[in-house]
Amino acid sequence: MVLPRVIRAVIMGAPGSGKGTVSGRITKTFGLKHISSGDILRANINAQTELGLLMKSCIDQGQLVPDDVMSRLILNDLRAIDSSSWLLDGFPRTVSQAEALDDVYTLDTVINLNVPFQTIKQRLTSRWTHLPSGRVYNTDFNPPKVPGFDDETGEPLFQRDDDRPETVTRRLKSYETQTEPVLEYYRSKGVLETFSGTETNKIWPHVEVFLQRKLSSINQKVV
Ligand code: G5P
Ligand code: MG
Repeated sequence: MVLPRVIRAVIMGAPGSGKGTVSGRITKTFGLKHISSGDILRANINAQTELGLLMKSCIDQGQLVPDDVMSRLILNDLRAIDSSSWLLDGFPRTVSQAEALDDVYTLDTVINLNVPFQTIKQRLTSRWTHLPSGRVYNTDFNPPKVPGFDDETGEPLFQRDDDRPETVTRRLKSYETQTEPVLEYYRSKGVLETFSGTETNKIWPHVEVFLQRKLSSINQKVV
């Protein structure tokens, strides 16, 4: 029997639209590996690597990391998990990054979370992150069991430096100018699937049903 083939998926959406939260549910339900460009950059900052030190000011100011740096970093990580199904979160964020990814991989689907900017601004100021794992909490939506500490490891949670209100505004602007064209790029390729709403718990069931159908149709074609 031919084994079902690997799945290549991307999740997109403005900063704070719930990519990390929905990715957690997708990996738990469907077993795809989650690759978050932001988590990788923050891990580098935390470990004070050369790259992390170079990129920290860029990220703290709400600006994008240069395309060539980002594409090299992510494509390198993807090469290491070539035989696994994966879900990319936060990459690509420019058309140039999307083209670099396209040169190597054919995507099965691009999930786009469409959440109003006003909703996002409220969310980000109450976000807390477990830096080693990327697990996210929110004091209103999904608070940790013990305030300030990660549920699974008991380690302390941090507020991201780029979640200050003025930086969030800059990140949203950069999303409009640099990342929205990527949605058009994928729409024209016929792989974009948009889910709109203001609450992750209402968006998630639609994403789940969509992925169930998508994955089973891909596997049926292969087996
Ligand atoms: P990141 O790390 O990729 P962003 O800005 O794309 O950062 P972010 O902020 O991580 O995205 P998200 O993952 O979309 O947001 O959202 P999330 O963390 O799941 O949810 C946000 C908050 O809302 C959480 O507290 C969550 O609990 C809560 N929440 C979720 N759903 C609900 C709900 O229904 N209701 C409520 N009330 N709350 C909810 O990138 C960071 C930086 O790295 C660089 C850039 O500088 C970028 O700014 N970078 C790149 N640069 C260039 N190219 C790339 N490809 C880059 N990737 C990263
Ligand atoms: Mg995230």
